[in-house]
Amino acid sequence: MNDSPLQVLTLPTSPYPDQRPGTNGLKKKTHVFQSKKNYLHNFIQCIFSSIDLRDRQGSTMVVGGDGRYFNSTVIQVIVQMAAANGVGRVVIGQNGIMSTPAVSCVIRKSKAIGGIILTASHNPGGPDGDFGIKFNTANGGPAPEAVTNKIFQLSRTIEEFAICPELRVDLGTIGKQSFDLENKFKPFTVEIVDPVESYANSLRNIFDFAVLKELLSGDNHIQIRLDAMHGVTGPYVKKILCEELGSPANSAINCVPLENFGGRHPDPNLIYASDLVETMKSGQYDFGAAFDGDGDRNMILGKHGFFVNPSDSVAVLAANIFCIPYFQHTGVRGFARSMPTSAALDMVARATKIQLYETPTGWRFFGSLMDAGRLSLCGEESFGTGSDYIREKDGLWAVLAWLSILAVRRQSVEDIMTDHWRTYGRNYYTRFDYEEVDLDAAVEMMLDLELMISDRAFNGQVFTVGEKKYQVEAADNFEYSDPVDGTISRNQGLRIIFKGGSRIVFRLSGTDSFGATIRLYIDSYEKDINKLFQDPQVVLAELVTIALQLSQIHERTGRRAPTVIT
Ligand code: VG1
Ligand code: CO
Repeated sequence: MNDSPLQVLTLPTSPYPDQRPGTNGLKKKTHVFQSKKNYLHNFIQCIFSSIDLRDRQGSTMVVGGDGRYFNSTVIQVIVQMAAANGVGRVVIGQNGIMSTPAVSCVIRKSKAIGGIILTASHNPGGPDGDFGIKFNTANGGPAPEAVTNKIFQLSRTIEEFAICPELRVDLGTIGKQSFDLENKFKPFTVEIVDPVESYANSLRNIFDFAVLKELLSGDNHIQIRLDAMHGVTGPYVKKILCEELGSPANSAINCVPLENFGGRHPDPNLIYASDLVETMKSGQYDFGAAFDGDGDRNMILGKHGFFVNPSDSVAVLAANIFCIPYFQHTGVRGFARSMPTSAALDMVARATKIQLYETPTGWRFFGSLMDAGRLSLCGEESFGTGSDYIREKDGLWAVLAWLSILAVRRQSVEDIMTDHWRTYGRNYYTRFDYEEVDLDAAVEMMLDLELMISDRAFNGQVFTVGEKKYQVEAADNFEYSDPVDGTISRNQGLRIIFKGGSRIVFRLSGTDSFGATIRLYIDSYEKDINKLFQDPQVVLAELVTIALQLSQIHERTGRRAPTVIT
């Protein structure tokens, strides 16, 4: 306890026009948060101001980050401002580290009013990299649009913020710290917690750890390789997979969180996690996975680098859902996927007569369905998979879910996947990303495309590439009405659906920190058993040609190829 009460100050500031949270939080170049006067303070104040004062007084908030450059500095500021804004208790991961799924878990367990996660997810970190601030609400999930809109509105008119500038927390020591504040009756407390413990406890109740231990370290054990990419997942992998489930030390790499992720993109895809892909090709390992900076994404690989498309991954989990003890207890309430995710999950939903929801991109839309008890398992094509035990996608959960299936079925990843295609057919899938293109060019392209597809004559139009013909069956700008509260979300991506179910989707990313990112998603369904084992790029080549012709992406952006192909 400090000797004299700490000062609470209200300081003047002026607004910024560009603090609109995107698909998941506010992401900017690090230097924007670091050097623009009060840029950080403004946004944090708007988060607190978005919470009703009565709810905020004496409440608990959770704070964690993925350990990227600037993480600890920002946590000190958040704590100083939380104290000044009436929050009673802040729970923080030791050294400021806590994965996005763990924050979601701790918010729920500690009955917090919400949480702040410092991460730009899979984007690079460092002084020249990206920084980001996500705000999650009391259900543990990303703030819904109504809240982020409110934060944005507040940020455009903010005039002052409250802060206790002398307050300093020791982020390194686990335990409670109390601070007396000027004009406050109750002390303000900070609790530094082990970032893994509470989350690991949840996982112990979801999975059968004895079975997993046998799989990873029993007589007949398999070999796994997990790449934490120097993001936040390292300590979780070490503790849960290595220490507890007995996987040998060489099964976990890049497990020390680094401020700049070793200078790379902490993005679990075939390009940025190419080291893992190469290692897996050697055939030494049966199962491989990589995670993003904040631990909510996962990429699953089988022996020899067999790639499991994320849209397929969630479908396999759905088809084998009772290999996971949690679902044996809770039953299955519903499945959901984001609109650009392939319809592989729909096939399982249809076969099992379980309700399927198609939502806009971003985890926040799943939260409302989960809160209403309508959703158990969901996924996105962007390497996100998760369930209703928390309100975030969860990389490690996905790995344990896959391992639970391997333990029951005792087949290889590739065999499980190919069996799945034989049963349900295969949704060939690819995504092209054009990163950091000119914003105006991207917006104009989307407007022109929308105009084109809304023309009455577009429906029914036939595109011929080589021998193949594709006839437009429907085209629209995806719009979602939340079945729980009726909230309508418009402008969620342009869809062109062809007869037979092939699809082209165009969308602008809502997570870029600079310029614009155009995403082009393409998929096509194949149920002919003789055509299940082709290269997606070959199968989808004609649809790609049509998409490029229609949009003129290359001409408009000056690019000759996408930045990343998944
Ligand atoms: C991307 C993905 C989306 C994901 C979001 C947040 O959004 O496409 O599926 O939910 O990132 O992921 P966008 O708007 O750039 O397409 V994370 O790992 O930042 O929480
Ligand atoms: Co992430």
